[in-house]
Amino acid sequence: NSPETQHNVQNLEKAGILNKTKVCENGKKVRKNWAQTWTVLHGGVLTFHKDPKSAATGASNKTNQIVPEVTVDLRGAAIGWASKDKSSKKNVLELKGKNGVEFLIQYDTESIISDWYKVLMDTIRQLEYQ
Ligand code: I3S
Repeated sequence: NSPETQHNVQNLEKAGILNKTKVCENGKKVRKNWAQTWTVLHGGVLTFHKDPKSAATGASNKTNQIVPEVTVDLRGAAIGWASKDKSSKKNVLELKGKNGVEFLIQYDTESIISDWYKVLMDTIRQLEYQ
């Protein structure tokens, strides 16, 4: 847990809009529910925020659009390109967290999803050495 590795993980930060759906919870398959989500990587944790459209009441309140919904601790997680049978969409990543949680993450623009793939991969690797 050297100051150097901490420094590295803290440098791995990113935020943007992605499409995501949970596919597994506690190792059990759940029904997909694709939604656009403001996604933030910070300090080795990936946070998906509530879909602004489903963030209920007080639509005029902009803070409703940035309510955290799920966090995935990337320590011990795995990231990879999803196989074709996982989704008909293109550019789909599969993120497996601990405790049997699994998400698909997708974006039509390949460069954008590739950047996410790299930063998630680097973060997971860095965390292995802490
Ligand atoms: O893996 P599936 O069941 O083909 O996933 C599709 C469904 O979740 C579908 O919703 P319904 O559960 O209402 O049928 C979604 O609209 C599709 O987007 C899902 O498939 P893709 O291939 O888009 O991940």
